[in-house]
Amino acid sequence: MGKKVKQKTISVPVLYDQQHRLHAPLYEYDRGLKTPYQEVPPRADHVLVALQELDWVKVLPPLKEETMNVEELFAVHDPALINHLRESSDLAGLQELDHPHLAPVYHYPWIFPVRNEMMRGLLGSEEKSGCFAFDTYSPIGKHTWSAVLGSARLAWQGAGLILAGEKLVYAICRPPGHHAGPDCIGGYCYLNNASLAASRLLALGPGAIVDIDYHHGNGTQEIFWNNPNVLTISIHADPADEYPYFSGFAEETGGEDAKGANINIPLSKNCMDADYLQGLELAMNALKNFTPHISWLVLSAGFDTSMEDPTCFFQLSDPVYEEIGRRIGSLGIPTLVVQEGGYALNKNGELAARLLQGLHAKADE
Ligand code: OKP
Ligand code: ZN
Repeated sequence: MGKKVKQKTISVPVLYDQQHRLHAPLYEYDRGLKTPYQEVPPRADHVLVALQELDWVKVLPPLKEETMNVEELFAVHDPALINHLRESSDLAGLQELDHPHLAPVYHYPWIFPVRNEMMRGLLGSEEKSGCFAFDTYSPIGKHTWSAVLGSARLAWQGAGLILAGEKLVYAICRPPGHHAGPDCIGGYCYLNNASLAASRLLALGPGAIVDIDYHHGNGTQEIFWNNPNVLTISIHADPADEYPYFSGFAEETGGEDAKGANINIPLSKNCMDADYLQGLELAMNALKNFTPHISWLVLSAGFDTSMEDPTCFFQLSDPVYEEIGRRIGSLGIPTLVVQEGGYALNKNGELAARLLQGLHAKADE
């Protein structure tokens, strides 16, 4: 078969920042019912442990505060959203000082005004939360701002490594980002990490974001809706019966200036390996046909497509993650993996390792 030995000398940078741990809401409101928050700190920590075990991986320290300033977020997000995130975190901190004996304070949006500038101005920062959110899944506590900035910084740093010539990088981002739009948060997301990385990678020329999380990456789609230089592809559970419900349909193909530069591949809720790989082939063809040539790839990677995921309904087996990685890796495009969802705490790490293994296998062919 002529298979060469794995090039174990090539090391793949993995980025992690423990700052995420202090963002840990206790509850979410799911159709009005108070249930345990699913997007918990161990999600990222377990992935770190699993990736560290790969002997061709090198975990790098996170960038320091001053290396990504807030202005760089404005390429993707409305300054009003950034202010809101910062102010709400500060407010939660002050409220905790007033009542140090109570549970941590997290602000959940509860009133959703019709969104316009005037109404944003009239409300205080706590009441304003519904102006900047499309659901109640992204509460803001005192450490949320620093955690989401830390998460975004990892994606930013990952893009920098690709600019410097790395071919494959994995950013263990938490909180995730693909539901966060220019001025709206939701679905456990606050800053769109993958989009921020993409905005930096545009220095190399046109590229693509491929989103393989179980849920449609509505935020990423909205951010690049009118941008012909970023092909956005999302493979996900059909929004006709899954979150986020309002977007992710196949007929959403891009704005006036970017027709065809957004591709949604909705799959049925009980999708198996073969169905998924068929969907992935559509994505692969689109990547190959997108002109002019793609010079970078951001892979928004969620592991909530696994049959073991407690919150989702796809039936993907463990080995298929390596196959997904191998197929995407076969394109030979410099790739930054940005972590999104995945809620099977004891599975995420292994699946991340399998995906990265597949992406890395390119060197063997
Ligand atoms: C974030 B990511 C569950 C309702 C939906 C929110 C899903 C957020 C997913 N019963 N919960 O894309 O993994
Ligand atoms: Zn998801």
